[in-house]
Amino acid sequence: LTDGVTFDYSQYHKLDEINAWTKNITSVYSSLASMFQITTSYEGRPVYAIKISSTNSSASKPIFFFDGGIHAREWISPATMMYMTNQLLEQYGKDVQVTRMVNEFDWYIVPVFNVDGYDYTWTNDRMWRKTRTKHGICRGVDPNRNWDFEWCKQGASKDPCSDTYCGPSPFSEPVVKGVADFIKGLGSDVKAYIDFHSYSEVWMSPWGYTRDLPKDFDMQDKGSIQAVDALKSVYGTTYDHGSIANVLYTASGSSVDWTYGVLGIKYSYAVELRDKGEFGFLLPADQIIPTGQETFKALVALAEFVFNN
Ligand code: ING
Ligand code: ZN
Repeated sequence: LTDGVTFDYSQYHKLDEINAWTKNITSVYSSLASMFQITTSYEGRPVYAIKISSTNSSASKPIFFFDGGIHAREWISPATMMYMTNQLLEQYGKDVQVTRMVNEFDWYIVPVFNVDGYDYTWTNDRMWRKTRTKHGICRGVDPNRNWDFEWCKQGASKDPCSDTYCGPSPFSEPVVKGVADFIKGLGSDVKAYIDFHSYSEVWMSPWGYTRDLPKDFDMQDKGSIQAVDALKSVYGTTYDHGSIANVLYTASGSSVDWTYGVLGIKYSYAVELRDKGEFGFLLPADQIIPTGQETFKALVALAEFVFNN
């Protein structure tokens, strides 16, 4: 089941299986891929990243970073991270576009960001969103409201029982601090960042904390348009695009606002995967592969856009 070649991408998998898949696929493709633990969660679980790099030369390449599963119940997100990782590895040397994008960038992928929350959705509460840290009588901080940029302003809550609780302080959550430090440590080579959520079918760029548009909005949105046009070409799925606060709602202290606002990663995106609400977080497993296929097409188009801009 956890063999890198025969892994069942058409089903949802619990954390143990995803971690086993991570080990396996990076050993099957050991000349291209490696894995490392980037941090440890509140409950002591490792958070892993996969690096895909086609050369061992020390010359630095631009980096493309994406993560899934920052919110526990959004199961299509980790499933899509695994599908796309497999495509990058399996299609390398076969598909011209994939070969080019793997040669052009070093890729970093975090399949499951919020490991404690994800595990909890398999064992206790399918609709859990946050981390699992303790705050009085309630548990969990929203890991997408805990980043140290415009922290806990509009669209975030100071109530520990709220699903959008920003936490007692910025970067209070070990997983958020760990991933943030890791991205920061990669330095100025990071050219693109995507944080994958569900659901709504929108491809978004900063800001989340204000409806004002950042100075790079035109180029950022051009990237979104490339992505959603490519995505639509596969199954006709129509994504909206624009700035987070304008297209969805105001939300402060998010990962993309931090990667753009603090690190200056111009092509920072947040994506809401399938569907538009028919099944919502409970997206049937038979939509995993189609979601993977169309989202991968979008990723290929966006990588090309970022590389050329
Ligand atoms: N949506 C995101 C959320 O954290 C978002 C939307 C993305 C807000 C990026 C801010 C920045 O609320 C879901 N479904 O979690
Ligand atoms: Zn989410």
